[in-house]
Amino acid sequence: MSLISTQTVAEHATSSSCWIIVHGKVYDVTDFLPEHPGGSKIILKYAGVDATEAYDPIHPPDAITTHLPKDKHLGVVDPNTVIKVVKEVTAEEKNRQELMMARPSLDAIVNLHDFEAVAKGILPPKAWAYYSSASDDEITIRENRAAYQRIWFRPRVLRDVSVVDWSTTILGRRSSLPVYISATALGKLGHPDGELNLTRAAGKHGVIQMIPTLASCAFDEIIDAAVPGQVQFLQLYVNRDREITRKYVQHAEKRGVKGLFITVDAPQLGRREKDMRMKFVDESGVAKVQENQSGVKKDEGVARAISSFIDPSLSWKDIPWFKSITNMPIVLKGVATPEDALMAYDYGLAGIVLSNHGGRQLDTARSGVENLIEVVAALKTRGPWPNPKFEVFVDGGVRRASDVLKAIALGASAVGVGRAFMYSFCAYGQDGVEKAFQIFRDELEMNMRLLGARTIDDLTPDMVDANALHSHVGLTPVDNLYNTTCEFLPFDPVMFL
Ligand code: PPY
Repeated sequence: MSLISTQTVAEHATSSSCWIIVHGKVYDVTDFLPEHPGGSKIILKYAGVDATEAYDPIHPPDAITTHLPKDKHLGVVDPNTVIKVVKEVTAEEKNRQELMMARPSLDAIVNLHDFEAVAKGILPPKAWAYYSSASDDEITIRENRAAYQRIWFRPRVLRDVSVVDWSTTILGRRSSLPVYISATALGKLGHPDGELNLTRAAGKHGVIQMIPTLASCAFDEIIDAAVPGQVQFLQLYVNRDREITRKYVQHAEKRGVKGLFITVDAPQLGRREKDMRMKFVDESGVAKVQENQSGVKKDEGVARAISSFIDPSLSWKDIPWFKSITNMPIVLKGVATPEDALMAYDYGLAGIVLSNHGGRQLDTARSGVENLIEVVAALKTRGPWPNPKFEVFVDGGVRRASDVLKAIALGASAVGVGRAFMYSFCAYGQDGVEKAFQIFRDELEMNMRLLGARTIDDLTPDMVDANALHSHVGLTPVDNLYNTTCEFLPFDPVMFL
């Protein structure tokens, strides 16, 4: 590879010849400018200079090497020409550092909502907008919490609960909790170590991590950070280019990943308005007029900017192909009906996740835990239940061990938790994730004792009253803890009256 000086790179700083540096390598992205899902303007900002810092948090590490033809990989930067600049700390970063210093100590955190409140306080606005946003009116994200509050317990007594054990198996793998870490993308937006915080904490505590396709850390870095025997699954966004997907899946299997969770609820990304609004604000914080009036390729926030590789043509016809390329158990993530649950079963898959993508896709889609009731009833028509060959998972809105126990009582094998773990590392790094596990353990111990369940197998449907679950009207207790993280409109609505 040829050595290229930074001065030479700087000579290519226009839209007719645009070179950038990422991780010490020089790329000619001129032809790619009109295709960049995030728009050309953001690349041009780094034309002729090092773009690594801007690139890292919002791109999968191999995005540039995968998408850019090899002849555009020009060479490596001559290290002798690199001028080390001591960067001035930006006002935003200074503010963030101050907020980090002032955040409550980890000892003051008593539940998972607390992590979210702290994360909201310390995260850069773009990161908070991306992580917390949900689609349209954000009805489903709130329903995910509310649904659990419409399920009531029917506790049993006098069952000698001196010892309770909440460990279980997930797809045949031991898990210290009946909870796995669900995939959430772009971890470095919220913490410099990104997803590695989850890997390290999970390895220490025997919790299973689902690695996201769109992690900020490189896939191999996440695998390498695992301890021997640590179980990891892979969440898959299926690429329009199936060769990329095949290689990715087979590489994951070779590296020891134990389950493949194919996301099926995102043929197109939902409109997350909190995230989208971020495009109206430039770096000085000044509101800007929307530039792309023609509306052909609008900059619609972090998520939509990088979602164009996802294949919307994915269909049931592809399932045999997935089965042919891997021996990992395959689970569909994002199923919402008994009809599709039965299809997944009949296609010989290993399971489904009843999920609405944390409320980020189809708004007013029902909650996973509500769908669980119909799905389990349908699966019982195919044979004895529970069926060790077909597992049903639920995610969305889980913040309490009581939520976990309700889902399991209704037939779930385990539940996925995404945002809550992510907020825990945004706020406190690996220690935060470990504390989140501890909170789950403490709550599980107490709730299992109070419910009269000594083991996960003791949790049965008669321990819950889900009669009100399908009723979407009526009073639900106000969730004050959760509501503290609610967003208000960024402008004064009175102005428009
Ligand atoms: C999400 O944001 O909901 C995701 O699942 C991750 C993602 C991020 C960017 C593009 C597509 C999906």
